[in-house]
Amino acid sequence: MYERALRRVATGGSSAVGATTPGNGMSDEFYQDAPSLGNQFETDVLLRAYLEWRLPPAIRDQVTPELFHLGERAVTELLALGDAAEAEPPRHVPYDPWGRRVDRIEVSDAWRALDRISAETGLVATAFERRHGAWSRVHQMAMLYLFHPSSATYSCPLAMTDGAARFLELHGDARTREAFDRLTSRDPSRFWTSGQWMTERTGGSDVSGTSTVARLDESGNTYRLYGTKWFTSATTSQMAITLARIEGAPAGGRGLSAFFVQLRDGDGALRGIRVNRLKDKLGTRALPTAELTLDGTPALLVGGAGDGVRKIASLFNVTRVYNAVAAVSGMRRALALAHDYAARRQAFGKRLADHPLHAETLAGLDARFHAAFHLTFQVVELLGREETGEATDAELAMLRLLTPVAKLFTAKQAVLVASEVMESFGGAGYIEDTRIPRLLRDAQVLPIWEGTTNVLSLDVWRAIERTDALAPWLEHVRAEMAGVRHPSCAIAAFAVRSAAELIGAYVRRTTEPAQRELSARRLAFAIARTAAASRLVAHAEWEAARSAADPESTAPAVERMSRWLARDLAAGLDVVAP
Ligand code: MFK
Repeated sequence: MYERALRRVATGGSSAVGATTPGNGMSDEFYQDAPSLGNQFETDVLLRAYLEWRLPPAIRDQVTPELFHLGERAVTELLALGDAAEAEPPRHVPYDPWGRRVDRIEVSDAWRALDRISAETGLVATAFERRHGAWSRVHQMAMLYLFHPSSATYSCPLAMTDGAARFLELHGDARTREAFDRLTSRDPSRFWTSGQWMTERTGGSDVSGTSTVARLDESGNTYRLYGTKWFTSATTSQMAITLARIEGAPAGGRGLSAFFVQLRDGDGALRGIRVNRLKDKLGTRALPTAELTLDGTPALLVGGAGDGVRKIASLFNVTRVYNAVAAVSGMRRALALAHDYAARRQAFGKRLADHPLHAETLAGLDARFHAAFHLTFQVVELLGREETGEATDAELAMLRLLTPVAKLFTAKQAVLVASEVMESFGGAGYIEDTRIPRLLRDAQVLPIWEGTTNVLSLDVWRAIERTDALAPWLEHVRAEMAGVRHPSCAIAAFAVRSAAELIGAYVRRTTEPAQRELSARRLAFAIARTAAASRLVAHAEWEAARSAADPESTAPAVERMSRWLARDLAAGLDVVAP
């Protein structure tokens, strides 16, 4: 399958999505050209402008060739592998031919190739090698952004691998050192991926109800886990980080502890783990997601007993950033296809792109994508600063606030954009072998896993209440907007600053817990929109300064900013209305 997929690439069919059969020469027959994708780095005006804006020139020069190369692979080799993995979903083999329980999960060659390429490319390692200091996260997430949309969501195992590595970096010890080295290795033969087993039958969001029990075994060093994990993604991973309640520990989240599990023994047999079945999901079909029973699974307690939710937050705060990057890169891919198609497709006597209403619709989606991108990469920058110890207290508080904000906002935007892009293809968008439906199916998981929109909205209040995270962010927006000088951005800067002040006033006057809960979602979206707007304006200002010699060239950034502010920022502030 993998070989066949690569041969398709070699014969030039790969980057055309759902390529059509060539015409048969009869002049009265019409065949629609498929949309096609160019190098995903070279053609991404926003990514390249962002890197030029933010990265120190020496770092930008170092990472650009690598990103260019990955941008090419994204529409050739990786795209073919992603398609091949999707066409051959994982299979659960519970028994061997002689009746022994084996619980093998078989995945395609393509899925395995994506694992190898991920290691070799350093998709996780780059973040931990920290060759570019705090900018290493931007470098890594730019790579992930190019990789994700072609990868059949191999980004999911990578997200959990990265989160687990961060968790072990913070809480691990000598016993987990080898695991950390493997998670961050570039050597495919050593590279491990990790699962993140948090969800049980009692509920994915309410982790405090976890009923898996941990009992210390006779050795006194190792625990044994007993329970059921209801969603375990990337179950072919070599290890997992999970939560369990040590026997006798109190109920609730505080009584949970975090554990390291190595899934298989030296012979490849699962260690006290039964695979009950694979989930039959709407999307992410190449990704194995299983229900597991843990029956005496050996596990190491990591980070000491208790407060497991707070400790494992270091893992899921990383996977939430991955989620946001996956969301914006999915939007970018969908829009690249929609734009290309609009330039080919003729209707009512001209190209779709030449119909003002169609062009206007795509421009509105572009603006949403740009806003989501800027918010996401602001969080990526903050994460990089946290991990290298360079973040100030104010930046740490902003990271705490903007991580759930970026995750919840971009996930919803990704679904909206995928749905609109599907519609922009008309009936063809609804047909499986155009591959357009996958865009929507794979986007729809983004608001669900890693914390639903409402759960994360409540987390925003938690961040405001427990870490006083709003004040530093408000100060940041004030300072960012105060630096805006270009006349075409000044009114926008005033609007963004006003929006931030309105949010600040709203939070101060909303003291009733019930009112806080009721408004949580609208508040989270208001913060998301204002944070994104602040970055859009700052970016437009930079574009304006860069092209001072040619005022015309600032127009797209300024126009996009104005369009988005007028529609989305204003509409998103209903929460602050008296
Ligand atoms: C391509 C992208 C791929 C992405 C990978 C996808 C793989 C899929 C894998 C999964 O989906 S795994 C399942 C994901 N599940 C969740 O994300 C759980 C969603 N639920 C929540 O996030 C709840 O808010 C939470 C479970 C955290 C509530 O827990 P509790 O124990 O009821 O709440 P509590 O008592 O407020 O928090 C406990 C401690 O954790 C507190 O510490 P302190 O007492 O010291 O203050 C909190 O402050 C802390 N905490 C909670 N959330 C935090 C956090 N600390 C930092 N950051 C956070 N986000």
